[in-house]
Amino acid sequence: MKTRAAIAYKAGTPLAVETVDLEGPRAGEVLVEIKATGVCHTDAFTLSGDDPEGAFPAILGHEGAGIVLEVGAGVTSLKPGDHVIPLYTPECRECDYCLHPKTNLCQSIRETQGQGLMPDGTSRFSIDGTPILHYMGCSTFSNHTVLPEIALAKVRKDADFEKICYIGCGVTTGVGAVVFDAKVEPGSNVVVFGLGGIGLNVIQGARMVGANKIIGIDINNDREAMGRHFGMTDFLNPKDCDVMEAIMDLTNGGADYSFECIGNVTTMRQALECCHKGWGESIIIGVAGAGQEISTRPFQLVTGRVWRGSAFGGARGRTDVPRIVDWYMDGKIDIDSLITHTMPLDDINKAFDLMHKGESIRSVIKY
Ligand code: NAD
Ligand code: DAO
Ligand code: ZN
Ligand code: ZN
Repeated sequence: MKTRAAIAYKAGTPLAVETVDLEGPRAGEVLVEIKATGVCHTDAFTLSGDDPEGAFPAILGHEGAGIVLEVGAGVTSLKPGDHVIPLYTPECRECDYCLHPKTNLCQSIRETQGQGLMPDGTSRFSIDGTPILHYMGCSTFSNHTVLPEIALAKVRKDADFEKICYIGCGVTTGVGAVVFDAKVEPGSNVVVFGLGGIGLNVIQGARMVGANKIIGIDINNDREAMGRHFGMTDFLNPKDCDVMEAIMDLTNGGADYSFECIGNVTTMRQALECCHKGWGESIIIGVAGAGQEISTRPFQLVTGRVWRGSAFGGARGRTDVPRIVDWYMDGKIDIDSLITHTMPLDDINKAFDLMHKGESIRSVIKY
């Protein structure tokens, strides 16, 4: 079939919206009509050329929601008409990782997904016979896309695509890091570095589980109002104060949990070292540029602080994403306020401009 998609031909250039050829689903695969997709910082990271796994030409986008149109041979868990959210972290429920209780990093299709290919090593997208690569197994910047069955979460039909697409990455990454990975306890003092599309979701996750102080840090003062709306109790701008000193004062000795949601190795160190001696845990969510390294004095760990990371919020997509859609529909989390801009696919480059200028939290493309 033919469909419309935004193509990333090479790093550092705007996306080109064109008609592409899409082959139908093979065995174990599903054809999905994408109804809406968010534009995430990670799409911009790959487009910039800083992503060591980034390959071109490709159809980016990994934060979508849509409807199943057709299923390939052997697909049993989905049928045409089902509403779905694509998963860049799949859940096969069979591999060693899926069967291990401590990780959500299903590895069953990791190698081909990282190469921009379907599990059989080929692409379903092409233009004039030249293959175009998939991206993070999702390629939601295409109106139609093909995914493996194990990379689709089936969700309820009464939720708006243009809101729940954000659960495909940002919401789950932030809220999940609090709930599934850190397992923040009620009454905890939480510090969040970076109040963008991920950090604000960490804040609302912390509020949902009953955190005590929720301290937000950002160099952009415009983020304070949004942070407070989501439950932030204190705001610190590193340009105006010594954040480490201020955190120690506000928390009586350090954070129970800190979350780095920027991707900056200097703030990663601060996030660890602002944790309480003896028990504070720091969770890295931000993705640093290729080749960057983190450092601290090992005595920080010897004296009880814990340094760890979180991918896709520790969520097992097919199991947890439908639950997060329920949390949204039940009013436990707010997505609507975070979607600051919506636009058609033809305007997708504007979404990247708004992100780079710090003017949007989330832009959503409506097909
Ligand atoms: P964003 O650009 O929306 O937000 C980043 C925020 O950090 C902005 O508000 C910015 O003003 C602030 N900031 C920048 N430098 C700062 C500094 N030195 N001190 C304080 N604040 C600073 O980005 P996002 O979409 O929220 O993504 C955040 C990070 O999370 C990115 O690195 C992204 O790639 C990563 N990410 C990780 C996962 C995962 O599963 N681990 C998933 C999605 C995104
Ligand atoms: O299993 O090695 C692996 C890959 C896991 C991918 C997790 C991605 C998390 C960070 C990337 C940002 C996603 C938007
Ligand atoms: Zn698996
Ligand atoms: Zn993302």
